[in-house]
Amino acid sequence: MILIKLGGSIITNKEKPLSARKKTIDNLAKSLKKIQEPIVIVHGGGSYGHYWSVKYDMHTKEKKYDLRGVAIVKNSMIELNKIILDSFLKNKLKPYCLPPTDFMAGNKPITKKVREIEKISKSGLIPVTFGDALWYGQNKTFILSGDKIMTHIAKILKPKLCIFALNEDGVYSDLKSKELIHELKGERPLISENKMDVTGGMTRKIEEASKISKMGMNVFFVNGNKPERIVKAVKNRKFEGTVFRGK
Ligand code: IP8
Repeated sequence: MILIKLGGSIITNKEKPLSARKKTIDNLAKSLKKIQEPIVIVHGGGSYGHYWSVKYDMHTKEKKYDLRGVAIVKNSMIELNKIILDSFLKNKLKPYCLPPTDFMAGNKPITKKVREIEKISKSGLIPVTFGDALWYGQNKTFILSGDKIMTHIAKILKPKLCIFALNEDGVYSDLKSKELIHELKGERPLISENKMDVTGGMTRKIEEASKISKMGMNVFFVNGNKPERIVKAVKNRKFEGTVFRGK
């Protein structure tokens, strides 16, 4: 099984609230069609979930947030999710919509439900889940990042490969020269923060990718604008991006 995260910055235009990059999503779907093994998709919030989370000051910490904010964030994620499901269907994939409430209890994954995700993907359906605002208990909620979902699923299902499709070529050693780091083996590169992103943007991705690679799986960061690179990564061809080598 291959676990793929479609980052919010690739599927939406982060500069413009509530704008999905439909052409890019279609191109990603066309490339995913070329993958001959079970896949599971997680997507981020981009200018949908993050736009509203910032407006209502909602974060990953469990707290009593404005309930209207919770409702609006959730609603916006459903809207973005629907755009992705529609694109997948149009491109002859068989998506299976799976909101994170299906396999999360508070901030913990429900192992039995996560195992079911693998069975669904092996049937030929493509489970599609996403970062979201979630109920925690005692009137508290929190923002669950799609990057965290990647780690939860990877830990239980041990996919053959984890891929993060980004709006960049991978991790850069220098942001100015955009010099790409081809391989990381546990070390943490320094990166700048993005205030638009309540779940931590690139820092969070690198943190989760490091955790997953420490569990023994390879994690690839690839440019989602060049989706054939995802196919190449899966087919073990010449890889363009950053690899977090599993130990
Ligand atoms: O973009 C967070 O998911 P991410 C989604 O994967 C929301 O961090 C609701 C902000």
